[in-house]
Amino acid sequence: MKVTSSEFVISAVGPKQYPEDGLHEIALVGRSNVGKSSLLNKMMNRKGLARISSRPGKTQTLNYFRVNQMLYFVDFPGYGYAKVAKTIKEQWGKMIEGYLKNREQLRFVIQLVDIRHAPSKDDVAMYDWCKQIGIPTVIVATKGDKIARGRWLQHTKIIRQTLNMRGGDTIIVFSSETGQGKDELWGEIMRRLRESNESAQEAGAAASVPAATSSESE
Ligand SMILES: Nc1nc2c(ncn2[C@@H]2O[C@H](COP(=O)(O)OP(=O)(O)OP(=O)(O)O)[C@@H](O)[C@H]2O)c(=O)[nH]1
Ligand SMILES: [Mg+2]
Repeated sequence: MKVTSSEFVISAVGPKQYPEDGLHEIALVGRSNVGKSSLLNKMMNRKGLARISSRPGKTQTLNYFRVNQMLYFVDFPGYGYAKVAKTIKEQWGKMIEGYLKNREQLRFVIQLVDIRHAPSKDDVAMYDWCKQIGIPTVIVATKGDKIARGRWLQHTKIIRQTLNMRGGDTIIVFSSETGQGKDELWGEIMRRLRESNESAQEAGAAASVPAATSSESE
């Protein structure tokens, strides 16, 4: 995918601030420091657009980035950072839950995990949550440059097993340092958006078929 335009749109603290133009949205979730903002910068070819935090837990809003007037990446606050006050954690939880459950424009979630470690309890909970709500997930194993390529398969296998990955969810090894996985992730994004457009069109077509003829196929 050739990114011809990308821009930061808003740091939203709640639904009233979410964009209203109806473009598809892809949410990026993962624990603090896993590399969400770095991945976004790499995907958009923009070094400093999504701020890279020196302090974990810094991104506490839903940060919207529009790409090619076609989709939004929504950078989520990182979870699992112990030093964040409990009240703030509860606020994030509510905002994230509300977004994942109710946001119609959300097409799927990109969940990042560090390739070097087995997913944490928080990672598993996040993944299970998306499966319960019925949101497809693309797992991205970040920081691929930190281990030898020959060990990727072994590590992604542990990630698959620990998350108990299901429902056609895929895993992609990524590195914001080398650009590894960037083309593959763009390919996966475009494929999923195409599929969701097609199924929306089919649903629209089915709805317009007269009841007498459509009942046969049920
Ligand atoms: N070697 C390497 N370092 C990375 C990679 N991705 C991110 N980092 C580093 O990891 C640190 C955290 O990256 P961020 O992109 O800020 O992580 P984040 O998930 O957005 O963190 P929060 O906003 O706090 O939730 C930074 O120092 C990055 O430079 C990667 O693929 N390879
Ligand atoms: Mg960030």
